[in-house]
Amino acid sequence: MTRALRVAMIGYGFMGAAHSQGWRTAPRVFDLPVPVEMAVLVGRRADAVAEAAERWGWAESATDWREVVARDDIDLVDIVTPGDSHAEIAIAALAAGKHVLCEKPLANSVEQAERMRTAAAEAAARGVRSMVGFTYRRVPAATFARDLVADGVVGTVRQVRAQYLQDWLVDPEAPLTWRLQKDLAGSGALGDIGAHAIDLAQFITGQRLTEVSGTLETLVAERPVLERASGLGGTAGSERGAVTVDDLALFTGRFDGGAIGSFEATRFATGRKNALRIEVSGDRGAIAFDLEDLNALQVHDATAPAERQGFTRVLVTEPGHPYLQGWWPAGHMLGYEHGFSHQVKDLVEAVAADAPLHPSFDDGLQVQRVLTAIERSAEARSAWTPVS
Ligand code: SOE
Repeated sequence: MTRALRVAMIGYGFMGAAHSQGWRTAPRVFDLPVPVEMAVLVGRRADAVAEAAERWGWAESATDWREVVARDDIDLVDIVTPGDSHAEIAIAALAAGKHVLCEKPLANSVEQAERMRTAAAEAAARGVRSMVGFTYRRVPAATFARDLVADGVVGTVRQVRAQYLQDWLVDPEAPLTWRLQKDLAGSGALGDIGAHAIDLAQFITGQRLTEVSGTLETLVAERPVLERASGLGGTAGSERGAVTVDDLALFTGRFDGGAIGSFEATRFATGRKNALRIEVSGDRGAIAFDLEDLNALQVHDATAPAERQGFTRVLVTEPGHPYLQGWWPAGHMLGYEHGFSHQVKDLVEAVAADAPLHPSFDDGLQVQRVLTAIERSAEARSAWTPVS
């Protein structure tokens, strides 16, 4: 492929802004094999999506995603809508021969994710590529952590502890947005941020969860309804609506490589804004990452002389670190947005080379199966034993 890769993005909320930054910036920072055209931004409200297209650098705006997905002058569809529309849009785009980038979680159910995985496999046979947007894999320190574990730096992985801590729902008057409605989001903290913790734990360790035990809890049952149904913006009215998803998820898991994991995903960790934390404990050392300090990776060498042991704070900003070669000199730091440029870089390079992509729809389906297993475990309440 030498001509430009023409992209259409469906959706224009928070992820729409973040993905637009990636599409706009990656071609300017990395030497991509083909140019990228930010061709069409698609949304339901013509005035709002036209304004967003202007702001974020999309050549056109449209309101009918089916029409855009069918266009011959579109090569790739980027889906950044809430999870309830991922399956329909991705399957249509893949059938139309478009490469697909779909935000996480892949879908709102295993059934939907399985249909997406099947469509992706059929499309791959036609050279059509697909990927799910677990972007945190592409924070340099996270990829570096994966490389260290793969190189044996921590030895045999014994334990993984992963948390995704936010606090944007601590206020009971925070409005009932789409992320709090099961029919739109599929689940609450579990699928929205727990999915990131699951994917990152599996990516860094190279192991997959095979068995889980979990608890889900909704702490605030009703919230003010936004006057506009979009759930994105709008003002809270006097009407209140039921929260139909979990506010927090606590779960443990066994990995196929023998490790044991403990996980937490919550929107009620007061004072924690976007703390995706993971620590991998091995018999030769450990690594620890915190998204709220995303340029650093804590590395511990348990084979060093005891007098000199301790976690070392590695600043992951050297040109030799993953993705850094396109950016600034050491110590000049990256941010939350850079992972979206790294996602575009890897996606464009793979599409141009007709090469497989990670995380694939298979990876997304596997995460969906973990989420469903946690929900089933929580429903069974099998882990709870009264203290006599
Ligand atoms: C939740 O607030 C959220 O926006 C998630 O939906 C994103 O996936 C995560 O990256 C940041 O937090």
